[in-house]
Amino acid sequence: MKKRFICASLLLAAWGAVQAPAQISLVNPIPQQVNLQSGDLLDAPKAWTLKADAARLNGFAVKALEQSGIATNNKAEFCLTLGVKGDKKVKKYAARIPAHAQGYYLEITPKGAVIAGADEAGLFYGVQTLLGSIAEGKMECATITDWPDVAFRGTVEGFYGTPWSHKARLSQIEFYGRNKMNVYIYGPKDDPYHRDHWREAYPEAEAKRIQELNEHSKQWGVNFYWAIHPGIDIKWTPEDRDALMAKLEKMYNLGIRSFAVFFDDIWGEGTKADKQAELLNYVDDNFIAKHKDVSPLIMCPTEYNRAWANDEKGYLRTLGTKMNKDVQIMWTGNTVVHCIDKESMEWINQRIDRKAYIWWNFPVSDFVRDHILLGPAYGNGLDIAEDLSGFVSNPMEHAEASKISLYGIADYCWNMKAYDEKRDWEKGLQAVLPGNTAALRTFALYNKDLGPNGHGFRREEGDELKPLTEKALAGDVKAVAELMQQCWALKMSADVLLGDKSNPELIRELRPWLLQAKNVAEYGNAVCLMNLIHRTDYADGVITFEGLYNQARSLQEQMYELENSDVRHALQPGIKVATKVLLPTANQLFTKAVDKYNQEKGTQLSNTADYNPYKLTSDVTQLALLPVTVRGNDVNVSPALEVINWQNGGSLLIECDRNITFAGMDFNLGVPDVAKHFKLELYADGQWKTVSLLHYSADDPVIHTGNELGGMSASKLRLTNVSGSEQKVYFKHFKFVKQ
Ligand code: 14T
Repeated sequence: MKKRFICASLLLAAWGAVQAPAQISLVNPIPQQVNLQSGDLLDAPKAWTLKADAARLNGFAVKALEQSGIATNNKAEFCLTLGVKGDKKVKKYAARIPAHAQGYYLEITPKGAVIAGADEAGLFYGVQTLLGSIAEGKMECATITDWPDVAFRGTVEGFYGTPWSHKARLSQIEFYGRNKMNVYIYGPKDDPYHRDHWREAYPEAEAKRIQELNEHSKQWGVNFYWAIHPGIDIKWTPEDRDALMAKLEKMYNLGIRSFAVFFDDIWGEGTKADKQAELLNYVDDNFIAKHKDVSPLIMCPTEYNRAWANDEKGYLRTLGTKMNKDVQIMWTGNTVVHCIDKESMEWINQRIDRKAYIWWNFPVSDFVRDHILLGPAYGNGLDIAEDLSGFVSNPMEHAEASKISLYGIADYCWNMKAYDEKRDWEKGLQAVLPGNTAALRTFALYNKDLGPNGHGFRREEGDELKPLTEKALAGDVKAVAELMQQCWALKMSADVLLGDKSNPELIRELRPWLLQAKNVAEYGNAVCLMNLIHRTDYADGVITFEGLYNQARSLQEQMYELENSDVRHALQPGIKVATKVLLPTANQLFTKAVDKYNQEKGTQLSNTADYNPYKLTSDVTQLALLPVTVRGNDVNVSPALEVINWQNGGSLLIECDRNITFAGMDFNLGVPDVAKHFKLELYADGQWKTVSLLHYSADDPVIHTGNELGGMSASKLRLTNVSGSEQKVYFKHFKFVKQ
C-alpha cells in the first residue's frame, strides 16, 4: 500500500479543493501529523471489540467511547485497542506515542484501530479524533500523531450580564470536550457567591448545580475552574484570609479540583500587588500544594492589560518577583480587548517572570450588547504557542452563538501553525447548525463587527460586498440589481432560521437580530428598487417611486422601533445588523435616489436615512459613545462599566428632534453627595434653564430632579460638572421619562 505523508498545512491546502472530503478533515482541531493510507473509504464499524487493560476501562476516555452509541462486544471483527503509555495492551506502540502531555498515537486499518495516549487525556483526545473522523459513517485508514500546542485551552465565563443557564453550561462543556478544549473557568460577574458575597457558601441547590457541572466536566476531559472574586471588599486581615481559605475548602469538598482568584475591575485596598501576592502564596502553599490532585492556581491581576499597567509603580513586577512561580497570571493583551502578538507576550512575560495566561476578550459582547458576534476568531499571532501558559476566550452571554468562534479558538490553541480562520469559520457554522448551515452563514456575514466602541476593537464585516457596493453607489444598474439579490438572500436566511427547529436555543439567542435582519434586508430591497425605478414604474404602476419611498421610510422607523422594543434584553441598547457595509450603503443609496427624484420632479422628500430622534454628544470621552435608548416613555442612556473621569466643565448633551414634555428624571453616578457638583439644564424657548438636583438621603447615590421638572417642555438637556475640579464617578443609570 502506498503511503503519503501529509502534515497539517497540506491538509489545509486540500480543504475545499477535494470533492469527497477526507474523513480526517471532519476532525476538529486539525491534528499535528496525519499519514493517510491511500485506498477506498470503508464503512465505519457498527460494533467493535474493545481491548484495554482492566484498569483502563473505568477511565473517562473509555466511558466517552462507550457513550458514543457504537456497540462494544467480544465478537465484532473490528478490534479497538486502547491504552495509556505503560499499559500492557499498547506496549507495542510505546515508541510511537508523542512525548507531549495530552498527546496520542492513533492508527486506523481495515481490521481495527489503536489509540495509545501519552496520558488519560491523550487517550480521550484520540477517542474524539476517531469518533470525529467516522461521524459521517465512513472510515479512512490513517495514522495520526497528535498533541496540543497550548496546555490549557478553553473559556472563562467572565462577562457582565445574564450568566449562562445550567443547560447552556452543560452543552458548552460537551462542546469543549469534543473540540479538545480542557478549561472552563466559572467566573460570571453576576453570580453573587463568586463576587459580591464571596465569603458566603453556596445554598444547597446552587452547590448541587456546580457539582453537576464539575462531574460533567470530568466526563468531557474539561478542568472545571471555580473562580472567586474577593477584591471588591477584601481586607488584608487573617479573618478574610481564612474566609477565603474556608470557601475554597468548601468548594474542594464539593469536588472542585481547579481554582482561580480574580482581582479585575476593582479599586482601592484590594488592588495592592504585594498583598495579592502574599495572599495567593498563602493559598498556593496551604491549599493548592496540600491537596495533591488540584490544578495550578490561576490569578487575574488588577492591571490585566498593558494600557492599565503602571510600570513605574511596578504592580506587575511585584507579582512577578513575589508570587510563587507556579501561580498562573492572566492577561488580556495591550488593552482590555485586543489581539495577542509575539511582541506583547514578550513584554508581559518579562514583567511577570513566567508565561502569561491569555484571557482573550472575544467574542464577549457585554460592552456592545446591540451586536451579536458570529464572525471568525482571527488576529492572534500564530507564533506565540511557546510564550503562553494557557489561552481562554471570554465568550458572549449568548452561549450557543459563541460556539461559532469557539470552534476556531479550539483549533487555534491545539495547532496554531495550521490555523486558518476562514476554514474554521465554515466548519464552526456547520458544527453549530448542521441542518441549516447555509442560512446561518449568510446571516452571520452581517453580524461580525462590534460597531464603534470604547475599546476601539473592530472586526471585518462585509469586505466581500465592497466591490459591489462601490459600483452600485457609482450608479451601475447591474450592481444595484445584484445588491438587491444579496438583500434578498439575507431576508431568506433570516426567515429560514426563524423557522429552524434543530437548535432552538441558538434561534432564541439570535431572534432579535433575525428580526432586525429582515428589516434591514427589506429596506435594502426597497432602496435598490428606488434606484432602479427611475426609468419606469413597476406592476402596472402599482409600484411607484413614492410608494417605495414610503416603504423605505417606514422600515427606517421599524428598525428604530424594534431596537427600542421589548424584543431586546433589559440592558441591551439596541439591535444592530449589517452596520459596517450593507446598511450604510443602503442609507447612501436612499439619499441618492431621493435627491435625484427631488431634482427631477421638483419635490421635497426628506433624504435623511437613519432615524433616531435622540442624539448624545459629550466632551467627556468615556461618555461620548454611550447609546440612547427608548422604551415606551422611558429614555435611557446605557450605563458605562468603568470609572468616569469627568473633567471640570465637561458636559453630557442630549438633543431631541422635537420638543418633549418631561414627567420625571433620575440618574446614578455611583457616589453619594455628588449632586452639588453638577448642573442640569433644559433648553426651551431659546434659552437654557437650570433644574435643581438633590439626593433623597445622604447615603443614596441616586440623584433626583426638583419638582419644577414635571411638565417642562424642552428639546435639549445638558449635565455639566461645575465643581471646579475633575470628578471620579460611575455612570450606573441615567433616565428621564416623557409624558
Ligand atoms: F478580568 C479581565 F481580564 C477582564 O477582561 N475583565 C472584564 C470582563 O469581565 C469583561 O467581560 C470584559 C469585556 O467587557 O472586560 C473587562 O471588564 C471591563 C473592562 C473595562 F475596560 C469593565 C469595565 C471597563 F471599563
